Amino acid sequence: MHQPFQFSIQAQCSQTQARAATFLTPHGKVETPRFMPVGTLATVKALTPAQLKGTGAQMVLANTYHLHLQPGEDLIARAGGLHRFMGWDGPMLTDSGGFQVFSLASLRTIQEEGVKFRSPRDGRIINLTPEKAIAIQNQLGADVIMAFDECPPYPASKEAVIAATERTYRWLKRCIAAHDRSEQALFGIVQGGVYADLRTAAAEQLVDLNLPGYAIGGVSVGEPGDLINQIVKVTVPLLATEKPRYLMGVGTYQEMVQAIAAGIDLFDCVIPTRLARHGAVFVRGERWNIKNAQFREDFAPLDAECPCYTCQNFSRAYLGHLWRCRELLVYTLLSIHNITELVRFTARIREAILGDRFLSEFGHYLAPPESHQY
Ligand code: PRF
Ligand code: ZN
Repeated sequence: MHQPFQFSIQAQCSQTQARAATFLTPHGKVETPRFMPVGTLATVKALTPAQLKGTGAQMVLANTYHLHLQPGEDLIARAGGLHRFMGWDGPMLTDSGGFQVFSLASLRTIQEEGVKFRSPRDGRIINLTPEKAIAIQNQLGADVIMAFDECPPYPASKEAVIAATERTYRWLKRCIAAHDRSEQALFGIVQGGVYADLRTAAAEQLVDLNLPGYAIGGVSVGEPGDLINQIVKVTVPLLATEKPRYLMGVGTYQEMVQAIAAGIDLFDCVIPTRLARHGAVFVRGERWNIKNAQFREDFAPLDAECPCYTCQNFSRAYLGHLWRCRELLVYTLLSIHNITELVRFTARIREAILGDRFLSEFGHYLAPPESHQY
């Protein structure tokens, strides 16, 4: 029997909740744990899909909020859907806009019906509702679509977080009612801010809805790092074991290892591509800047152990030269390296889990020296 979105666990760490699994989607498999690069506007900035594939990325994100504003979901549907439009034939996920509308839109008003805001592009008033967010994502056609949620800011009063969390649940039920495509999996999002009791209640409500996957939202919004870990640790055990679990907007080494130890499977973060645009690269757990004068005559690759196209073919000196000349290629080469580095980091964790060596190889990230934070 063909079963879309089958999630099968290959190995479970004997000392933590870390697991290695395979998530099947209509556009191929995702081997977890795995980092997912962000392609907000239907492009992972500076990379062709072939280059993206070469980084080892399996699933890529795009954004409902941005694509609705420009070029619009109708046009993308006429182009044959997001995969065809952007030339990526692998698994894709679209975020619902629930987070972006809160962080990016101006003049917004939140009501039970949805969120009203002014388009930063042309000033028109846009009404994003749970039904609309699902309809847009149905037209975009990603393999995984996200529920429309309300992500409260940090800090926020407990009353405000309660209201946002309860509304997120009511909105989720509207999303479920609006979604009728079996070829797209709708994931629910747990909110609840930094409040363990709210997270627990939200997670319990969510699992009862028997969705094909669950995400933890509302973290990495400015709260201290150890709070992310605490939230993840109280929330994950309540989410179904046999479904994929996605921690939204997290992508530092330490936060990912901590979350994987708690049982998270998927991550996304703009950090590898955003940092690349600032000349920053991850090298063996550290963050360097290619502008630095010390690399001017350094003919070694960024990381001699990195299999990426950039490290296999170019030196630090060359990359620094491109940067100083403002040559566009530098964005591509640095992004290839940074994405490869984060994807490979999670792929190495997966291998370690498969061999039950997760704690021995990555346990040092669980005790927090600051140097592991980038
Ligand atoms: N909700 C949605 N997308 C998100 C988040 C959220 O809370 C976050 C929070 N880190 C990132 N992306 N829908
Ligand atoms: Zn590299």
